[in-house]
Amino acid sequence: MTTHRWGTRGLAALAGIAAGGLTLGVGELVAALVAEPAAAPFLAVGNTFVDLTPEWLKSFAIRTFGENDKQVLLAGMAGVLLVVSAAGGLIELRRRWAGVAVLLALGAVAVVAAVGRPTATAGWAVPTLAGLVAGVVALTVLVGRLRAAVAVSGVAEKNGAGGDAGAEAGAPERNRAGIGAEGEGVGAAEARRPSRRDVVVLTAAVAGLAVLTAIGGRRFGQTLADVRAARDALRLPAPSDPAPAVPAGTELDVAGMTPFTTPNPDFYRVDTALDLPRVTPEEWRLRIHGMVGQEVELDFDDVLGLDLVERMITLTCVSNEVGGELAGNAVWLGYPLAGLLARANPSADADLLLSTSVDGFTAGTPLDVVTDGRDALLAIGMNGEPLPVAHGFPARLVVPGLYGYVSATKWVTDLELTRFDRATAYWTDRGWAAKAPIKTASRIDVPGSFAELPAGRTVVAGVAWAQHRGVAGVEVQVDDGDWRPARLAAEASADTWRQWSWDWDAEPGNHTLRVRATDGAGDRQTDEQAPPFPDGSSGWHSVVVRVT
Ligand SMILES: Nc1nc2c(c(=O)[nH]1)N[C@H]1C(S)=C(S)[C@@H](COP(=O)(O)O)O[C@H]1N2
Ligand SMILES: [Mo]
Repeated sequence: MTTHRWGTRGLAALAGIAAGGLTLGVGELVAALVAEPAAAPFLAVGNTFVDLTPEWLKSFAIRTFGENDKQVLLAGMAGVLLVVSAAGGLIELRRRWAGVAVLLALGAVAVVAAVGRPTATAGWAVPTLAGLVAGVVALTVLVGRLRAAVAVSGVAEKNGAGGDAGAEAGAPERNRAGIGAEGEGVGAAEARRPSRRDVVVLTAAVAGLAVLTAIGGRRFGQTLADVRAARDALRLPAPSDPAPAVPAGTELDVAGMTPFTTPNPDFYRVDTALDLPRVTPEEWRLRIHGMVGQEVELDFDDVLGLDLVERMITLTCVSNEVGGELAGNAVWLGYPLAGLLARANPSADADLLLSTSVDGFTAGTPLDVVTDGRDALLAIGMNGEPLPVAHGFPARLVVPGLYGYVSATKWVTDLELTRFDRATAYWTDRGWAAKAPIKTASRIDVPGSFAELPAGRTVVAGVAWAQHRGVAGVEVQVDDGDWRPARLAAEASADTWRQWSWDWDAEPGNHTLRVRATDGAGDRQTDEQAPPFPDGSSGWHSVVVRVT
């Protein structure tokens, strides 16, 4: 009895998990069939969760999990779904339709999430609804069979032990269904009724179907592999205006230093996309519209046919903490945005460029910044290759001097000329500053925090950035001593970071090393400590070292 009761509950929980899984799997498959992978219930809920995440939780996630925050969220969601759908199975065992109600409630959340996505139509409900049909059928059939199987064995036990089989299966159901009614022969009932083993097999079959549909959904339609293949096949044209040669001496020969050019695989990645947007060059279109004389639409071949320029530009994320790693420097191949916008003949009243990515992310860039002569680009190449998929393939924006969230839209497909008093963007809707020039920053890379060093001559080195203003000076302080000027590496351009180093005669003991930079306009980096929210962190970076 006792072992059976556990087995029955366990089976009901598994039936709930299998039915929940089938809901998601069928949802994936149907989403792929209708060519809207982001409409699948799991991703729709995940992406909505990302959008609704409050600032403190987002900062916590970035601080705690860094670039794994997406995996952590997906795993957390899977865990919650596992528990809730198992509970749904148990509830269904106790009361017919009650577990179905749990599944429908989960489905309702997914439907609301899906149709609420920025690029969704009402049709985005369809994958979840189809999944729910499959899931409800699976749950009622599995738990119904389980109940029948238990009732049969329950009757057999009841004959011997007299008892509470009804407690597991629900006596009313048993009576209504007439299973094991006293007048019925147990042998006859056993012949018609499923056994526990049948239920196990059926549950495994549903679970297998859930896995197959999910895999099918991920394989079907536009896969990441297709997009990567299209990227591999793409040959970028040579720039008509190549990046100026990086002057000798931009890169200091110091062990442990950040490389001057960040290799693509090491480049920090920040975006809201749980699933990488999949856009092939053939599908890609860029629409320029809004407050314009005439709308313009370009396809990828149009861009390849333009006179492209190549520029070295250091990107920085507003979420970067003092001393943090959310900055990277690359050579970008692209077309000047100002020239592109001019084709649409923007109205003189427009002061905001609202860029939108294929997944609905938006950034608002001050139009005067885009058109002031700096190298604001529609970029298609990064360090001599097509943009990596994670960095916006096939096209993105890059604007020197502004944090990424107000300028660097990846997978960009839409440029709207509008006004700050008419439109807001993704992060400004969440309280971040509408205008966000990059703050002057400097970082000590060598020695590392809490390093142990031998006394004597040692080198302190790092990078400093003040994009578009340039870095004019860096100073280092030991403990409460005087600020000493560091040696600056050659400057590649005002739009890139700059390496620096300083020779230190280290004396035994614990020491704090501090750094501060001065930008090209002569303004010194502030020591006022600010968190990333709402317009970027500030304060001097310091490391504590032990000299022996
Ligand atoms: N489509 C899209 N583009 C985006 C974002 C995003 O979430 N979605 N994040 C922006 C932010 S906050 C930053 S800092 C940069 C980062 O670019 P990277 O990932 O190539 O380093 O991309 C910007 N472009
Ligand atoms: Mo960012």
